[in-house]
Amino acid sequence: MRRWLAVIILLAGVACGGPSGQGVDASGAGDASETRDAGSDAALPDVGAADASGPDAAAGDAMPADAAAMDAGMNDSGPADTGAVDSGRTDAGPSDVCVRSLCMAGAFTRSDGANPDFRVLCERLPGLVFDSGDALFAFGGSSAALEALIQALDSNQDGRVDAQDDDCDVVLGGYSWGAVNVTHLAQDFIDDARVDPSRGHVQTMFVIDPYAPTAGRTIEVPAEVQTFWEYRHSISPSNDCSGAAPLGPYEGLPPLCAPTSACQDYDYSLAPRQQFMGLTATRSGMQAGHCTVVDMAGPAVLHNVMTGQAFGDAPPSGPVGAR
Ligand SMILES: [Ca+2]
Repeated sequence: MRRWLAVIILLAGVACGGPSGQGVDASGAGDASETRDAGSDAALPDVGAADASGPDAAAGDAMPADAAAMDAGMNDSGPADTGAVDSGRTDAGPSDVCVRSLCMAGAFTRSDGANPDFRVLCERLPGLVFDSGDALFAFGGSSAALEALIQALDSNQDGRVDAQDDDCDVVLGGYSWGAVNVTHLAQDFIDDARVDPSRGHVQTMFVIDPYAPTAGRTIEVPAEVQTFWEYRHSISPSNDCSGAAPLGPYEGLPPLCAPTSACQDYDYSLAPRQQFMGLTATRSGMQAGHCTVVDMAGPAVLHNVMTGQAFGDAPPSGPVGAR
């Protein structure tokens, strides 16, 4: 116990190499530039705009055809939202299916490391459930996230999620420690007595570089998760943002899935020379690190969520272990 407390205290100061002195509930403007590759565009990206004016436009990288389609289906960031859900965005997907999405940030504060990049990604998800206006729930905020999710799904406000409510797809996403905890959030949601078994499942889960010092060597995906997408790296570059952190560098833990889940485990390190167009920059597989992987995975994650299909320019996927 004392050992983990010491690790947690140390992590608080150096998580992902990001600042630790900023407010927990930052506005989201954050210091997006500090985790980016030199020369990259720190402005909030639009996938289509990144293709035209991003740092790699001169290299002639082709815009993935499905990325353009994805952009057309995405939403503006919308107004600052103090409620649980901005209902104006719930019909923004490629179909008219009701969707409720929720994201959990990495440690420690929501301004640390690649969390600002993760916020940019999550702000594009349909039907996003906010935490007092922030697109990210803190990595340790599972209880608040569960309450917000249930509230967002309880459309008739009777305190239960059942057949009397709008039938919405649930999308859960997480990064780093938040990616580990979002698997726990999913299980808590499925097991919650207020959630009828007919609604106790998660249509889509995506995780980016799940890691926590307490997580062991794998993460377990609840059997009620229907489609699971993981994007990670397994070999860290020498300048990785978490290289100097306690127990660092942090690399994504592989998933264990039940036969009932359709799981993909994408690993950028398996394609070290392949180029991947992220939300703001293009990087090779060997440049994937614990912070850069968030921007790299952005277009693929958005495509997965919006279409339910695999992304054309995804990195190789390895075999997924059984839970
Ligand atoms: Ca209800």
